[in-house]
Amino acid sequence: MFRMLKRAWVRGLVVLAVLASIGVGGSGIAVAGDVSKPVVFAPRAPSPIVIDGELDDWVFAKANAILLDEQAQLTPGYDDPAKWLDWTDLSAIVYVAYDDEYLYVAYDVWDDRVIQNFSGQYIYNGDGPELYLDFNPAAEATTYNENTWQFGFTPGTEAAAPAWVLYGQVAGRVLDSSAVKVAAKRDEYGYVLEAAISLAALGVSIQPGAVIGFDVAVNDVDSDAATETENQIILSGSADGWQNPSVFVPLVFYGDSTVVKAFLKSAVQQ
Ligand SMILES: [Ca+2]
Ligand SMILES: [Ca+2]
Ligand SMILES: [Ca+2]
Repeated sequence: MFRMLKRAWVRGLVVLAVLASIGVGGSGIAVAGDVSKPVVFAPRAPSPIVIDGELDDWVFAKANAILLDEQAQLTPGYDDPAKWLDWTDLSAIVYVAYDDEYLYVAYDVWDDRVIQNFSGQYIYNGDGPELYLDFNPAAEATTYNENTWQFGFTPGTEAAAPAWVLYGQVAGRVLDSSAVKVAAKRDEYGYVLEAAISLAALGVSIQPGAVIGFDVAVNDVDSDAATETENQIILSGSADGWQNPSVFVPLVFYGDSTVVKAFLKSAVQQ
């Protein structure tokens, strides 16, 4: 019950934040041409996040939580959306933050069974979150390049073997095993997975006000014998992010409210 209340509280804050930023009556901000996409925000972490599968160090980020909990967010092409039971089958609250050294992400996942039968580049066939980044969205690239990254994560079966992978769209690009820290914990509703990605390893730094292309997803299988993803829920609502970064949504890094207001003002005026 506490968790249910917690989620309702977060949803209320997000709704208030969206209404405050776009004005009552809007459902999104036009950021490119006539395409309306959600915009998400990542605050600067007040102190380093401890990658331990515990969310007690994410309180500062709750007002910017990303919710993946609607049938409309199911990725087209995976299984039959009608088989998605409700948010107890697959949903997530996602937190994003940064500091000088890391991009942090945490997934508070509601999933009725936690199963991973694969490893390495194949973990997308089992339970686990995904993260998509484009550090040069202004280029409006439609294929992967040195600025674009797709990470896969898994808690492992019963959250006993957390792991990560960088998918191989960019030939020859590899990251050292120390580039990403990941931890996961099973709970009675699903699992929590936390990760920290070294900005130095990616060759980037993050300044307040910077905007990147971004997406988050969670894959779900609930069959012990599953050989491929049964369902996926994703922020952009697109199935093409693995090959086309132009479907990503804008993420704004902020360090003070002035930066956010300036971005919103320019976005609304487009
Ligand atoms: Ca933590
Ligand atoms: Ca499930
Ligand atoms: Ca599952």
